[in-house]
Amino acid sequence: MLYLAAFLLHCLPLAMGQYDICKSWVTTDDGPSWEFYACQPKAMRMKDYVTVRVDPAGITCGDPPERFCTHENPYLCSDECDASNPDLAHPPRLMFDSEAEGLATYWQSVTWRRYPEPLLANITLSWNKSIELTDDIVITFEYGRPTAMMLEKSLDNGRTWHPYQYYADDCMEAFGMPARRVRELSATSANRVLCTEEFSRWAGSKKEKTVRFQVRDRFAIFAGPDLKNMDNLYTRLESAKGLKDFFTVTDLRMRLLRPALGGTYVQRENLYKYFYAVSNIEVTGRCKCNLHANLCTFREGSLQCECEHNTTGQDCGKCKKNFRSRSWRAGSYLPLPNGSPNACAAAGSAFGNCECYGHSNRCSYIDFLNVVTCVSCKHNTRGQHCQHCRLGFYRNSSAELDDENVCIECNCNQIGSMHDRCNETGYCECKEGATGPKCDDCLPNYYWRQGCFPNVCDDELLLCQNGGTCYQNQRCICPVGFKGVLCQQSRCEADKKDCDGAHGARGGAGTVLLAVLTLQLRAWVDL
Ligand SMILES: *[C@@H]1O[C@H](CO)[C@@H](O)[C@H](O)[C@H]1NC(C)=O
Ligand SMILES: *[C@@H]1O[C@H](CO)[C@@H](O)[C@H](O)[C@H]1NC(C)=O
Ligand SMILES: *[C@@H]1O[C@H](CO)[C@@H](O)[C@H](O)[C@H]1NC(C)=O
Ligand SMILES: *[C@@H]1O[C@H](CO)[C@@H](O)[C@H](O)[C@H]1NC(C)=O
Ligand SMILES: *[C@@H]1O[C@H](CO)[C@@H](O)[C@H](O)[C@H]1NC(C)=O
Ligand SMILES: [Ca+2]
Repeated sequence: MLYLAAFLLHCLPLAMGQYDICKSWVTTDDGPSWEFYACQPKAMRMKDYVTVRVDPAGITCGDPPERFCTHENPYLCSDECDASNPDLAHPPRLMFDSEAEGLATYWQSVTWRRYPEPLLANITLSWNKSIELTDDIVITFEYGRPTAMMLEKSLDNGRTWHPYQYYADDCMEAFGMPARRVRELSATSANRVLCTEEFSRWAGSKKEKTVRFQVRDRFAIFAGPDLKNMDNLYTRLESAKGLKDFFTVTDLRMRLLRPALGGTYVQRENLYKYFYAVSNIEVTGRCKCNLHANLCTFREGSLQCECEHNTTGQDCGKCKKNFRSRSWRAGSYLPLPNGSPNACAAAGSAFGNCECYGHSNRCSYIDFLNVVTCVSCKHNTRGQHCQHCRLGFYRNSSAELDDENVCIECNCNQIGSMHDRCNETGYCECKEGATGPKCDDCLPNYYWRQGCFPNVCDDELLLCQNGGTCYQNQRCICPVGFKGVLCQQSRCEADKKDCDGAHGARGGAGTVLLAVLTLQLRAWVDL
């Protein structure tokens, strides 16, 4: 078995040996020159470069020391886990060591002594680098496989997580999902997230120890049972949306949800035989270098592509400085067999001297002006070299000219500003009374109501008269008997009818209240 695994690992780079050179020196009719090809690094044992984190704190056994037993020998609980004794400790790194002696070394959790509270553990693997899986992920459990677990993955160094596969002895009960097998998947569902019961059955701890995430079986959907037709796989990886990303990860997380039970029920009187023990996690994959590198090295604690084709970055994800006359593109597996390098081009190599700072792939010669200019500048840029921002955008001072984020939208308030353009620091031009970088505020002595209007009343100069109250700087609410903008006018003077003695008094409080209510209602409706 061990021999077979080694054999497969050894074979893998051979089987996938296509795309292993980035360039070669060739002689053509025009003399010798470099020819460039899409290229990718060889597959590696990724467990050698991983950092691991086990959660929650205190889940690793041995602190304090603890006794445990096994399902084979449930009443002989003589085994001990003791974190302070190297011979009896089971730290996380034992999931990644090489077991040359043939003796399994493993990480082990505490026992399920808190049953029925669930025994939960997360094992998180991080590479700080995008990895493309090329073979199955194989997790080896000693003393039985979990009866429920889940595999999750991240593509952004752990910021967001997505389910990758569910595992349970009863998928419906554990996750409400029907059980499926990867072998049942078709070309259109090859990247489906499913729940499988294949790796959770109790088969005696000695027999079936592994839990797999089946990459090969998914590849086989396209490349045939022995992965003979890799060309077809590469074609599909290029053309099927999301398929390449499905096999790409920066992090993996095993969420262990219920340990092996060794039977149907949990025996409450002997909880020392329930725990997790993982002796190995094999992850085989290659650095994702966007088909711009065939070497990936471990430097300063991280994997790093050795970029060719004048690209740079950890994943060769951008063009080198002075090689940005076209936007960056990943290499392509197509056309077979050598693919397309989609190399970055030196500034000035296309059309005389037309640099587009990576915002355009095309230049065009304008006859009557006798200039070469970039066509269809992207990223909200404009200009002969895509060196300016479009109207309504301004220059991001912390971004270089070839950055995708170089132009920031002005975002001027439509009502408060004269137009949607702004100056080089993002300030919009405001209408009278408006202020703030985006003109969405009012100057002192102005109030906002779909634009800035001068205050009608306030507490200082524009006081409401005769006991009136100022409502949101918009109007004075006048007592009965007074009117005018500032309640400065007595109704008697304006209209003799209003002076008919008792009338005003009788209306009294009710009328005032009604007036206030009406005003407020109107204010609401206006808003
Ligand atoms: C495991 O990780 C998940 C998120 O992926 C989190 O919701 C959960 O609380 C974690 N469990 C433990 C035991 O840390
Ligand atoms: C991750 O990799 C990047 C690029 O190599 C490096 O700058 C950064 O320090 C690394 N982060 C960690 C946590 O190792
Ligand atoms: C990258 O730039 C160098 C010059 O620094 C040039 O010799 C080489 O051909 C370029 N490679 C590609 C793939 O364009
Ligand atoms: C400005 O550019 C930097 C560098 O690319 C970027 O991180 C930042 O998000 C950009 N700012 C805005 C507002 O887009
Ligand atoms: C943009 O306008 C604001 C406000 O008028 C001003 O303070 C700033 O100096 C202007 N920036 C430039 C570069 O003109
Ligand atoms: Ca081990």
